[in-house]
Amino acid sequence: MKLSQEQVKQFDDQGYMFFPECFSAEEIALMSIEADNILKMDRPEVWREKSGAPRTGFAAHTFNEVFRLLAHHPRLVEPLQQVFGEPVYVHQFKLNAKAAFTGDVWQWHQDYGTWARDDGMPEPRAMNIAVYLDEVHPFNGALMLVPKSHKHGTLEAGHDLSTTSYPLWTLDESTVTRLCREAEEDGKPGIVAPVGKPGSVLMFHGNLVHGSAPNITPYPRKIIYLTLCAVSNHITKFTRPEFIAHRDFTPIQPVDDGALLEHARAHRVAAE
Ligand SMILES: O=C(O)CCC(=O)C(=O)O
Repeated sequence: MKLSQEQVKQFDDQGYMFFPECFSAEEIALMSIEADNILKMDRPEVWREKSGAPRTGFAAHTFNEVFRLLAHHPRLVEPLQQVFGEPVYVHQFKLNAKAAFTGDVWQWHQDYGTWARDDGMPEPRAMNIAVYLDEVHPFNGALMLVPKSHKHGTLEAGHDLSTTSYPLWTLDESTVTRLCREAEEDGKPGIVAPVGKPGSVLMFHGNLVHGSAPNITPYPRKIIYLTLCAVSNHITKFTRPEFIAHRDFTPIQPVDDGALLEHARAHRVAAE
C-alpha cells in the first residue's frame, strides 16, 4: 500500500492517518477468533487488568501464525517503509482487549516517551499501527488523539506504576490541556477519536499524545497495536522483557497481500 502525497501531508500536519476498513470482514473474522483464544491463555505474554480481565497480549506474532502474517502485512509495513525511507522491524506487538465493562484506562502519554526512556530508542522513527478487531465507537474506549501534539518533541513525563497493571510514562493535566488548546487554535477539535468498523487502521506518530477511557459498555474493543521501527533506529537498552520490546532487528520482508485470506481458506478446507 503506497501513501499519497495528501496522506503524507496529513500525517506531517496532524500526526496520524486513518484508513477505514483496510482489512476485509473475512480477514478480521480470522484475527478475532485467534485474538479471543490468546486472551484466554495463561502465559507470561498475557497481562491482566487489576480486576483479572485481559488487558494486553504481547508478542502474539511470535507464537501465532495469523499474527505473524499480520506483522508482515504489506498494508501495514509498506506505508512505514515509505515514511521512514528504509526497512522496518517489529519493536512491539500488542493485542489490547479493553474488555466489556472492565477494560481499564490508558493514561495520556506519548509512545516514544516510553521507547526512549525504557528502551533507548535513538529517535522517534517508529510508530504504532492500530488495527481495529471490533467496532470502535465513541463510547467503548476509543483511542483519543491530540492532533499536532507530535510537533512538541518528547515531553516531560512521570512514571506511573500504580494506576493500571501496566507501567507507563504519563503526561500531567496542564500539559494535556495546553496541547489541546493549541490544537483548537484553528477552529478544529482539541481531541479526535477516530471511530470505525472492524478492519479500520490508524497509524500515528510516536510523539502524538494519546490515551483512552475505561470501557463501561457491553461492547468489547479489541485493537492490535503493531509498532514498527526503522532498522537503523533500533533500541539500545534492554530493560523490559524481550516479549515487550523486541531485540530481533531483522528487516521485515512483507508477505503477499492475500496471505491472511489464503491462510483462512486453507484452514477452512483442512477443517472440512
Ligand atoms: O488500547 C488503548 O486504548 C491504548 C493503547 C496505547 O495507548 C498504547 O499502546 O500506547
